[in-house]
Amino acid sequence: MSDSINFSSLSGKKGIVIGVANNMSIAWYIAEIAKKSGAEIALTYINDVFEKRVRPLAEELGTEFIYECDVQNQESIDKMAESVKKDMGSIDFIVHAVAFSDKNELKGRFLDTSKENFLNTLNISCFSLLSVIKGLENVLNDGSAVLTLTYYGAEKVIPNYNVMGVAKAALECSVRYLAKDLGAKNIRINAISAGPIRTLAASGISDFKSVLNHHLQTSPLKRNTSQEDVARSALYLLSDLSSGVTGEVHYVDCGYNIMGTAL
Ligand code: 0WD
Repeated sequence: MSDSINFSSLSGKKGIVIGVANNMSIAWYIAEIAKKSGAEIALTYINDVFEKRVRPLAEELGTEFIYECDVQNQESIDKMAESVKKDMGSIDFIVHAVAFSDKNELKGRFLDTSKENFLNTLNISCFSLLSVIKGLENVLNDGSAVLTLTYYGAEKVIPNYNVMGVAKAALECSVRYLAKDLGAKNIRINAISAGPIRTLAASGISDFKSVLNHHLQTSPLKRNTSQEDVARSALYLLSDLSSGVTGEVHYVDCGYNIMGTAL
């Protein structure tokens, strides 16, 4: 993370970042930059296996707020929300950086997606956004911001992205409907559509290397998107700098999405 930039846009704010799997996670970079910008951060982990990886990161961040949260399970979310209320009182932002699908179905034909994985993918990657907001609704301050992560595969066919593309399309649409609901409480919600980045989740997508290579060659900036690129834009969407912005899908993809053809 660049030390030459002095951010302070989240000064005095508190937030929870869901989706740190390791130190390559987009969520981790967002947590780091949010902390640098003055925020107090809580992290979550899915289960004991992930706790071993996330706890040292929480220590690095200097936060004692670390909670178990499996977004498939409303009870687990509610328990996490109770702890947040007890320890932090209230919060000003939520980062939802969670997605999952059976990697055996992130290759081959979309047509061959099983019903079980279709529902599971939509549940973890999309419905969880609603579950998390519902769980934390009562601890969100007036003026809060919610951010989720999506991908261009929601709009256009990216080979092998398959059911995850359908889940991201549902997620993007959910952001718009949620913006309408949450606007009544002066809470904003937006999504960042990030370019492809090598992370644990991405490693499950077949031939992801080709996607990265194509992005590198096609994007106007002639490079791949980094976690830090995403984190910087997240800062804007989580802070009062974006006070009039809600229901948007904001591209952080080095401009890839504007191109009509690869040269
Ligand atoms: O190219 C990429 N890496 C892009 C990622 C491009 C555009 C968007 N995204 C999205 C992903 O779809 C996801 O929504 O960004 C978000 C964060 O993904 P990431 O940083 O790329 O991947 P990773 O570091 O693996 O974090 C995703 C995490 C999980 O990791 P694994 O690898 O175990 O799936 O989501 C979390 C978990 O930490 N997660 C859950 N958290 C709570 N409950 C659950 C769950 N049930 N399932 C997965």
